[in-house]
Amino acid sequence: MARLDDVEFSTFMEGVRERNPHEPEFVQAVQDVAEDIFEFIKDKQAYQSAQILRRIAEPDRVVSFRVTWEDDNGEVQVNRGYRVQNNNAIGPYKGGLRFHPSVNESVLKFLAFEQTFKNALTGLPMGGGKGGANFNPKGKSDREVMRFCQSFMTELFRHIGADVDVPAGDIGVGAREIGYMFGQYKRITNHFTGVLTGKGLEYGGSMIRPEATGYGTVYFLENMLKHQGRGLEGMRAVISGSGNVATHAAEKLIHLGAKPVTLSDSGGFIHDPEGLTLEKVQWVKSHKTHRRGRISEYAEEFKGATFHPGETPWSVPCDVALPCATQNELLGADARTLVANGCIAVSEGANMPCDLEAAHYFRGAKTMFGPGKAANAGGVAVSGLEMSQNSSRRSWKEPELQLMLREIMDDIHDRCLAYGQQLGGHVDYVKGANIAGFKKVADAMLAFGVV
Ligand code: NDP
Ligand code: 2IT
Repeated sequence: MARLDDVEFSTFMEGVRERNPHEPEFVQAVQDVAEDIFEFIKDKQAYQSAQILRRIAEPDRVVSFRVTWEDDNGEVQVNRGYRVQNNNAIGPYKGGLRFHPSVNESVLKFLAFEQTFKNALTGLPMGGGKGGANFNPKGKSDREVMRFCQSFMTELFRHIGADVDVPAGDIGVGAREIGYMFGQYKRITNHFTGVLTGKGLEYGGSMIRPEATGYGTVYFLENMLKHQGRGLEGMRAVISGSGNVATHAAEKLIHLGAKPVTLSDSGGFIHDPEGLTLEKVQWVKSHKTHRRGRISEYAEEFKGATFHPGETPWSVPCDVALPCATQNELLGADARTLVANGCIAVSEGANMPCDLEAAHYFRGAKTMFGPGKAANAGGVAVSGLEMSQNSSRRSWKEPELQLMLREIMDDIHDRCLAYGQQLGGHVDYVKGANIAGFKKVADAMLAFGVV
């Protein structure tokens, strides 16, 4: 983490903090990138004088709006919706929608900023955006979720479009919510276009989009291990989360001969020392999606498993760790515990799950560390393929898409190597991802002049 010079870096970060008060997640995400970019642009006058990093760290636009809806008791409810359009230098804004009570401008600005680099790394023409609302889908009926989604889209529709901004899912937004939102978009505009991704297969969705993020996170992990002459076979894996990303990561780990032993949710984690099986993962998927259940019930269903309320899984000894729940869920102390217990590789399925201290620790300890913007890019990559299929009005078969996802994850690994390879063979994937993502967006911005 050498820097151009500490004074200039500190002045830059001071400015980011001043312009974005009360936005700790956004400041954190910018710092993570700036630490590497200051060093990279040290001898590159064009990027410096055009103020490229300063410009990427200022969203093109932040839209915030009221979402009014009626609950099942006929009471009026009010939430706040957002779309952050961070940067469209290399393609239409693209990124998920998150429905969670913790959603605020800081969280969505950090996610849209990260998305800009992630999308560049995929090699596909997509800019960076993110949106969502402080709506809590937990405990809501289907009809309440439908009414919320319709009201949300009644404002969002004017800000998005197949060549403008293409949202998808994220925490709290899955196939059900995308269906309701797509239905409302079509009803308002009368346009059947690829304005959202993660759609159902019947109405323009892509095969393997639900699996893509978790599978891709495991492919990235496998690539990091392979690069050091190792494999996933027999590796004990600790996973957090039990949603879309976590369950598909567990599934792919099992396909590749590894042994996932934990999952979690906001209530705590389950430890299954015998390891999850495909049947157990299927049970979790169905339990979470159809019954909207809690992970604690896993320990009642499967003998030998234990539930640890209020705890994260990082104290369970493992070879590899995959944080797949949410931001800042793995702290400096957790990183030290993981490494002390023998963990050799971390692949971030979630966005920014490791705080700065944890990320610095892994980098310093030379743990193989795949940052979210590289490791979890498989989801948005297949979203990009869904956009291609929609605009060409055809759909590809599953084996072709599986191959494309694999190739894209391999290419992302190569892009990280190009800028992250260190003397002695260690790879700094954070540096590699930050610089490779930055360079593509920056070069496009230079071509446009001062805008
Ligand atoms: P889901 O809504 O399917 O699952 C989220 C999981 O994380 C749930 O188990 C949830 O538990 C847990 N979780 C959420 N918030 C918290 C919290 N504050 N504390 C503890 N646990 C929490 O979301 P996804 O699996 O889609 O997303 C997980 C992560 O992956 C997010 O960081 C997302 O941004 C990232 N991601 C997602 C992609 C996608 O394609 N879906 C693509 C790339 C990244 P509970 O049910 O208790 O809330
Ligand atoms: O964080 C992410 O990359 C996502 N939530 C997926 C975004 C997308 O457009 O598929």
